[in-house]
Amino acid sequence: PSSNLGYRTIPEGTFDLFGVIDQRDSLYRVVPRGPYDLRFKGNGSGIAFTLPPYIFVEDTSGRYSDPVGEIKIVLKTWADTIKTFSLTLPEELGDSLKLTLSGDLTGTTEPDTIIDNTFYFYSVKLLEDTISLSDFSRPADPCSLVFEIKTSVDSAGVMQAIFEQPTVYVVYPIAMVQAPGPDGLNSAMVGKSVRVAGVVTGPSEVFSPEGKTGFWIQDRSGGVNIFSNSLVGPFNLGQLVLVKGTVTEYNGTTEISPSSSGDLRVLFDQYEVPAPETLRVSEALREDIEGLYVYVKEAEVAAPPSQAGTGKNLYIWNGQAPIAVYVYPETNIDLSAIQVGDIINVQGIVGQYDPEEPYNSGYQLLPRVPGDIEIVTTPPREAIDLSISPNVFSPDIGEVLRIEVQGPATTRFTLKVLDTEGREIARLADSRSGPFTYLWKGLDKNGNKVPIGLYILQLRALESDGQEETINKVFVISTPFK
Ligand SMILES: [Ca+2]
Repeated sequence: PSSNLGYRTIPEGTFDLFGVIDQRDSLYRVVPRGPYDLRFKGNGSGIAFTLPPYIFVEDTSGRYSDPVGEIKIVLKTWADTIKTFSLTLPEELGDSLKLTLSGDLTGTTEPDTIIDNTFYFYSVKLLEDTISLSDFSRPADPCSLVFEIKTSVDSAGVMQAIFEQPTVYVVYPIAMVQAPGPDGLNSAMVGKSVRVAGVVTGPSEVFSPEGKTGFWIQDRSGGVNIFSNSLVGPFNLGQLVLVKGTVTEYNGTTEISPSSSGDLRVLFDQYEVPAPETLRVSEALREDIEGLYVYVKEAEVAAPPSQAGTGKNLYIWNGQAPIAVYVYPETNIDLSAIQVGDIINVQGIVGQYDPEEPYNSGYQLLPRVPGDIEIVTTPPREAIDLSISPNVFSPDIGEVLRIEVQGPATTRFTLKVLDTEGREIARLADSRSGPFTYLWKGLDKNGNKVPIGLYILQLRALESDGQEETINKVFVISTPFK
């Protein structure tokens, strides 16, 4: 309907049509997927987008600084040459703003005529151009600012609107949504409908519960979780997403919940992913960095990975601050090589899971992809060793077998005496931590003297990472010559 072509006769070379070929009865036909598949080759053709695609609402409190003081409009045309174009500015930006034109153009960079909010350029030749706007005022509430652009390939031709008009979305800074109310924990905006824009830092493939959608976004001010009870998306790393939704709190996590899939809109498929904020040494996870993408450099593994729900818990030391890391199975991160004492770099989202009031604990670092956990150094492992002396001993004359077990304190040792048939004669240690020394008097498990003969001392070591090692030593119980 938007094509306005009706059943008119169209001059040759007016437009290109894109679409899917299908067949109905004996007719093959090209089916355009939307108005963008009809591309006029002459007047009005082209698209334009704005950089940045969003600006923050006017902040009278001064708490949410936004360094962007300029909006750039990048105009791309499908025609070879545009000779005339006009730009109508949204009134909401005020009338003190400045406008400059730059790029691959000849002719004037200053507008020839300005009528109301429309700037006319009559003699330019452009393929791709950038129009910069500065000194604009910010609206106080979220809205969409549409810049209407019309072009003509002729110097005095009829000007037509381009296919896709550039839009700047005026949104709340995410930090404003995250900012706690009087209790210092829950968002002051709980229950309020907000509009934010941010880059996906935690993809929905990893952070969505079964049948639902969850992901993390971040803007220049902060990060937040987006949660929908229905299955939408996927929302991938690096996508710039516009989100409209209600602010809620769930187990300590501030979320924005869209009410329909139409409230989630991908503005750019590959936008600039923000660099993670590096935590200072001994800096802990806490409320005011919830939702942020952070980096913990050279942390020490404090406890081995352990199963927790469907994922794994891992505890690390950031200097003096303990940090809980929760690894979702969907991240495909392999933790099998991680051991206590390893020095690792970890990056991820600061999440929170605290099922009980007052929701002031349960902060977790949530890695997203395999590269988010990186082993820097592994401390040398204390070797496991078993030594005995003497190899031949006579309990009858009061000799004892001196047994030395070497190994780390985190390893559990089981020490047994077996006969040559493999039967257990005595158990000298059970799940004992090393290192230790044991003096054996040659008594079996019932306290009786073990007969003379050949025996095996067997040491089984269960290491903290689940690996097992067994060492066998042979010795002889004898009786002295009389
Ligand atoms: Ca929280």
